[in-house]
Amino acid sequence: EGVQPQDYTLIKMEVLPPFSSKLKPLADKNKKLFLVAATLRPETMYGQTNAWVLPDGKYGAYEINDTDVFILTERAALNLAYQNFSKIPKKTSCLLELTGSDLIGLPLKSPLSFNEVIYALPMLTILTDKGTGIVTSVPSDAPDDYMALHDLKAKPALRAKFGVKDEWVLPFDIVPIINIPEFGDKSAEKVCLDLKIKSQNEKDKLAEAKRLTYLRGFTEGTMLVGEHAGKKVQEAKPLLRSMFIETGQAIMYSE
Ligand code: A2H
Repeated sequence: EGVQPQDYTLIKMEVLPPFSSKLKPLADKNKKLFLVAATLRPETMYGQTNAWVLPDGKYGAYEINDTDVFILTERAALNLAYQNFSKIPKKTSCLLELTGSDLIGLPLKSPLSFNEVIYALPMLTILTDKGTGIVTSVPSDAPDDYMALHDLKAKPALRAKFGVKDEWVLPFDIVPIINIPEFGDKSAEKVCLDLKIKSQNEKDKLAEAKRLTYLRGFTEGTMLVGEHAGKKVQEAKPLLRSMFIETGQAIMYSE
């Protein structure tokens, strides 16, 4: 980790009914429940296909104010409390402890996503000491997301191991949202194929894939969809970030 603070956009992915027995007590109290994902790419939210959680990871449901309950790691909840996002100033208010396995299969409604309902799915390489421990998946533009979704689609045994139903994964195709010259409109897939990456566990190759796509996407990418279609990614990014904050669909977070 660098010494510079990293600023993330935290995307509020609303948990939809029917609620699991574990989450039911929270949902009854007139509260809105969100899985909260940390992203550096708010302009890619059109292309979300699912959320990622770490099956063995520890998460909690934290009261942020009178209405909103955020599901994320304790570490993120404490950082948020110091950034004025907690019902109790500078302290966390945990209503319920959860594991990633408790979250797999939750139906979610996420801001701007063309897929109106997406599901929480397992990713094995999530770090619990970065962001919120929850990631939103954009397989068109994120090599990690592309490979993790590819693994789940290609391996029925992997789905079975984590209790993932076919209908949470198989209907979700890559949504083209950004064009990058020479990389096309599914840049993550192209780079993973070019580098012959076989699974989400090939960390070094995935780091190379991210390096190749990340800078080019920012400097040369053009939006293909949404209100800012035709604009450069670097123009659209701050506009969409501000829109999310102003409409209460996201908050800023630094660590
Ligand atoms: B990004 P950095 Cl489209 N563990 O969002 C693993 N990965 C995590 C994480 C965690 N705890 N928290 C956040 N991330 C991911 C979108 C995206 C992202 C696209 C393209 C590239 C990209 C959709 N997923 O990241 O180490 C999140 O995925 C490429 C680096 O702080 C977040 O942004 O630089 C990014 O990693 C933050 O990584």
